[in-house]
Amino acid sequence: PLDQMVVEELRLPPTFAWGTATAAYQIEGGTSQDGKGPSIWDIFSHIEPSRTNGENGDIACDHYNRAAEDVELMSSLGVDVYRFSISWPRIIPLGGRNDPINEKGIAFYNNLIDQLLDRDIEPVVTLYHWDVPQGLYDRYKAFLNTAEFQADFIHYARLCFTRFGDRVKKWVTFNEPYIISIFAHLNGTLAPGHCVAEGTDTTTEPWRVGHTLILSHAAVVDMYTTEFHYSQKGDISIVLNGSFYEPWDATDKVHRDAAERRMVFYIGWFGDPIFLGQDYPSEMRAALGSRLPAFTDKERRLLSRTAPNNAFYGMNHYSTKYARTLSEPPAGDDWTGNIAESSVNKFGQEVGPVTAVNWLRVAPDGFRKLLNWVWQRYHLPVIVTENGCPCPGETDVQIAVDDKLREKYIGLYLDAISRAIYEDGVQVTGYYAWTLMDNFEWSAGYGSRFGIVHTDFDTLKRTPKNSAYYLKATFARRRQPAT
Ligand code: PNW
Repeated sequence: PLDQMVVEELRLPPTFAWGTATAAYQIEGGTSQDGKGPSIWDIFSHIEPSRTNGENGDIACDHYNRAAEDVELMSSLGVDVYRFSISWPRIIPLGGRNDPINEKGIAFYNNLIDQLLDRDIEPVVTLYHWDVPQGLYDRYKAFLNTAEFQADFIHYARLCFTRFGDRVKKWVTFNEPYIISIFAHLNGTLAPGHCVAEGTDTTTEPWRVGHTLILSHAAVVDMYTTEFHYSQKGDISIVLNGSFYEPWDATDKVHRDAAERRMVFYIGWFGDPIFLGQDYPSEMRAALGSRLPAFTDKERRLLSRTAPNNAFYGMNHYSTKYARTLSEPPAGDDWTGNIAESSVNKFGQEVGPVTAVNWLRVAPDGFRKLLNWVWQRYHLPVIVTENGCPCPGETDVQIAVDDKLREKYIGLYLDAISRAIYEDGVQVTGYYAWTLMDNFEWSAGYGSRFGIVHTDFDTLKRTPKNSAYYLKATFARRRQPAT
């Protein structure tokens, strides 16, 4: 139970940076303001509103018109870092390398960056957080055409480095390639919603999409390294998400192997080619065979050349699950290597106390183990680029501000980081709370609130929750000299 989970006095390095994170489509609104073009999320949420709780990001938090207020808010909370994403169709409305550029969109991000730097807040910029220009989807199905997508993404990234790179020193190419591949091109719960019911080829599409993401990431790292790093001296990498998996029955090797295999399929899929410059994990090749695309010699050289130029491991982490090997392969398409996952183990134990959503359990030990797993496999400094949870009853602002569960969750997860650093020797350099303020939570619409600040979606008023003040106080105290 939660009240038996105690947060120790937190110890974190003086250079450790805390921040908040958002994504363009989730907060900006202004979907067709000042010349912005549509993204796949504008179309997805409008053509079949039941897929997003009947809601969409047309207005969201109206951040596009309230950026100055939001920077002020972050400044008042004492954040070191703000991680946000650029809306590709806001700066290239049709998306492609020969399409016009929208200077008003560029001006918005220039102002945002300048305002952040004025308040001593470091901008960490994600180039792609799920809102590919609809123009590219219409032309060639976006990620499903590797060569076209790669060329357009390089062009878009070069524009961002050219216009913003004098002030932005941390870049993320893609947010969560796993989710883009599996949730958007297999389960169909995220845009563009490819799935069996839509008649798309789910036996190969997710792996082709993953392949495109890996090669487009590597090509942009290569371009940044050769064209920009010398003058701009920034860091670039990617953000991978992943739960930690505990075995469903830890006394049985088949389930211990299943838990390990699940993480390899989740993280190794992208991490091994990108950070190690290797082929896909052998476990994945064994399970998927030719469904998993092959890297050409030229692509292998690109991967091995760029692997060392990833400056950090961006980790989005929320929770832990149990994994077990099934006695018989599941009916239909098994792409996981014969694995099922759950929040309860063989002995009826829950993996942790539930939050406002069933999949998100409070399980800080799993987080600590995942930090160790990633450190051992990739030996890169880890930045926790997202972490947080929704609490029950947060629609009402009175209930929302008293977010004891989130405060406890954040405290325990920071404590796990502290132990990973000081007891396990893992290098962790930052923690970005997901999310700055309640926003458009994709398929859950506005029904799921992850903010450390409450958003009233009628008045758009922002009200910090206690967890925001907890973070502020925790890091302010940490910065004082030891007595
Ligand atoms: C992240 N899971 O995605 C996204 O980067 C955010 O945009 C989103 O708002 C946030 O999580 C909260 O949901 C995730 O299945 C998608 O464990 C799926 C999972 C975790 C995070």
